[in-house]
Amino acid sequence: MEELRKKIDNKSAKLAVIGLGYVGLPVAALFAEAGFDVCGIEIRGDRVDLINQGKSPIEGNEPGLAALLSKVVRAGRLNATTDYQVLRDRDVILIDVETPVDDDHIPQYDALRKSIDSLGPVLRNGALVIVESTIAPGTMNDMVQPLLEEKSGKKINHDLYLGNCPERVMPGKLLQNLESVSRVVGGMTPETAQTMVELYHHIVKADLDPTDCITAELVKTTENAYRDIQIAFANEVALICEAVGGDVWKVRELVNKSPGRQMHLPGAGVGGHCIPKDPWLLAYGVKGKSVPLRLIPAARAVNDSMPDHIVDLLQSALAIAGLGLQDARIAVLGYSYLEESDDTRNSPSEVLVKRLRELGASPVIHDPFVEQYKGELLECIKSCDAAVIMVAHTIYQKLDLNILASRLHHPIIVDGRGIHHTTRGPGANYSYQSVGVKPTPQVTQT
Ligand code: SAJ
Repeated sequence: MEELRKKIDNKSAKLAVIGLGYVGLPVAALFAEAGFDVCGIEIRGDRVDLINQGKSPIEGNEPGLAALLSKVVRAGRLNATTDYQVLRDRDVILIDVETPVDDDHIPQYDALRKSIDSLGPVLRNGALVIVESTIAPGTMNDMVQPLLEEKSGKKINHDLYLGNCPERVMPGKLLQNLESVSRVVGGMTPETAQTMVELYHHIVKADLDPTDCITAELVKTTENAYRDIQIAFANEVALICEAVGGDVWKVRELVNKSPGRQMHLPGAGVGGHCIPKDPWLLAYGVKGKSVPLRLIPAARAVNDSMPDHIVDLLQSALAIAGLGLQDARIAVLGYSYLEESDDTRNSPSEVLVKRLRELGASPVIHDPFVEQYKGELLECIKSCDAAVIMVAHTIYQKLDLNILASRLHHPIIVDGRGIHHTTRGPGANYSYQSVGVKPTPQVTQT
């Protein structure tokens, strides 16, 4: 370990990153920029070619990433390949592969297992392996360590070192978060954790908190389960407000004036690659143990029900005008899972669109960031009967609802993100329904 620490300190350590996705690629680029020789292992050959041309395969607006990638590839400090043989001379290997959960909320570690299966036989003596992917508590001890020892024939903390350092990136701020957000650094031994801290100090300007692997696994999954439960609470309060005549946006504003309250934003649902998945990874950590998990599954159920609730609000708004969803053309504003993003993974809009179709309606989808749904908004929606706002994209926040309503056959707008809950004026010529606000019996001109 002493020799490795010296090589990390003087940056002569040779690094590798397995999985050049939205986490692995910026991590590889930052270590290369810091002065390390980095090679990236990527299963998709087309991405390998793009990266070796200095071009970023990551969609969406990622400030600084394309320029950084071009710079470090041109400098010869980062190259990509599909061939694991190049890892024979690597001192530190980061693993950044996907760790999804299936429909039964069971973690799918195929990519992680395959990367360890391929890495083991070529791992050099004294190498440090760091799993950055999000994994269920206990995975390092119960799966990663035994599999890596078996495949490499080496022994942890003897001729092989192992740690878990979860990432805290967010699409749109990949480089910024990697450099400025603190990280939990879990090592199989305190010495390994300290060596990892010295490594990450080369790219992370924020706190690096050394600990053990189980703590690192727990912190990462807990921080996202925390967010999911907070959002679910906001959504449940929204349903209460609709039923009793409140305005959840006003309630939230006043609740958050109470010290120590941070009520999150209710809305049309919770999407993305982290929040819907990580609570299930946390829950999986206690599978088979007698821990009565009630809050985590309940929060997931509340958040997963919100797209259907938005459909219910739409059906009620149409019914007031004597209309129904059958054969109705419904403008769906926003298809990505998050404002100002092109990422559609686990998008609530996907659930809403499926339900609308099941009810006989024809959704007309618009999203300024998602390739297949781009277009001039008012042009796209002009043949629609009503509109549903599903994502708080800036373009929708700036929208004049009177103009939007004038393009619809029936001036009916359901706002799944409440972005216009304060802008509807008395002279409005449309029916407006925000999630979390009691439906007012508005009569609409049809
Ligand atoms: N959402 C709500 N109400 C809220 C906040 C979010 O309905 O109050 C919805 C969003 O519309 C979206 C989903 O939840 O559909 C997730 O939104 P997010 O803001 O949590 O964005 P993510 O999924 O990119 O979360 C990531 C997470 N980062 C990592 O896992 C490394 C999360 O831990 C961060 O808190 C979040 O980025 C962030 O805001 O940085």
